Amino acid sequence: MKNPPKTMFESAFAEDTYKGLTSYPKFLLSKYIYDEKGDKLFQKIMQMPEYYLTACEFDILKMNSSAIADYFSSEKGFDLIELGAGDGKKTKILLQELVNKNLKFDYLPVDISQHALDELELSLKKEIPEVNVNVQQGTYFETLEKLSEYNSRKKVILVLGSNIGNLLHEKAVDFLANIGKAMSREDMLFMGFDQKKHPQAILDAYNDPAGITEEFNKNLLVRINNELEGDFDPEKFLHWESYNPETGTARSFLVSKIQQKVTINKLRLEVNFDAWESIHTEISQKYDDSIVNWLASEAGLSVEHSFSDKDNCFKNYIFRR
Ligand code: AVI
Repeated sequence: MKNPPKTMFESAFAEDTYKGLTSYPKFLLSKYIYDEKGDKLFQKIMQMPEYYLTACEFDILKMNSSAIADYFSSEKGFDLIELGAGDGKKTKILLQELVNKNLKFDYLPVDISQHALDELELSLKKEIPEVNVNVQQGTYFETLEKLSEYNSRKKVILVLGSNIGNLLHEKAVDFLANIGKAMSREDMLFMGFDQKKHPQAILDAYNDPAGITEEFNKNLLVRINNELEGDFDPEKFLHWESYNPETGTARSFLVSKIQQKVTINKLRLEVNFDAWESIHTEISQKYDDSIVNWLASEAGLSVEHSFSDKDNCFKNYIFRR
């Protein structure tokens, strides 16, 4: 079927999978890695010694928490809105500093998963009970829009990790511009960007010897099997990572080790793979100041300041509208 009717698909996952596996070259979207198992595998990745991003950002927040808190502070108080809070481990460093400085603020973590928000709220009650937590279940932009309609005080929007790196530049500009739309002049955006570095360090971070990243990448195939009645054999695919130091783009692939045919019942689709044919699954963009400045200006924002670790491995930037 060249252009199957939209009604044929039971979900966006089904439709995007059909599109990706009938395209040439084949691709799948990395956002679908994150089901319950994918979330757990990503937590494991963040604890791996090779995945330097977490430790570098942790150091930045620890070393600069006082200066960062001074940027956030506002006489009338402020709302600290975090997009994609996860387990909040890194955020807690900042929250503790804001409490130590006696600043007036509310913490509003935004996530699509109510379960993740409940866990975060519970752990904060135990660890930093002074923080006023107001969880927001929903998508990032709907929640930001809602919050900017009702609230008049300063907003500090927090996006930790280098989640923006999973977007192509065009989409990254849209992401920043959509955040910008919800910002007034006094608001600020504090966001993490993984930096260009020795190419081998990047390849090691995305291809660990324990095979956790491989399992994470192959979770796409497992999800297709579970949710769309596919018969992928993940063993017949190789996890492959590449890094282009010119563009700063790390790319993940699954490569078919043999010629094979895969059937996906719910898509009424048979997918043929030649030996060594690839499926592109994820990009993890690495940045430098000029790329970040360019993205910001395309999105109508400007960089006010940046904080980095001692090796310039990772940077957190403060943006204004
Ligand atoms: C979530 N995101 C920033 C991670 C990254 O570094 O691109 C996802 C990931 N993929 C492989 N390892 C980690």
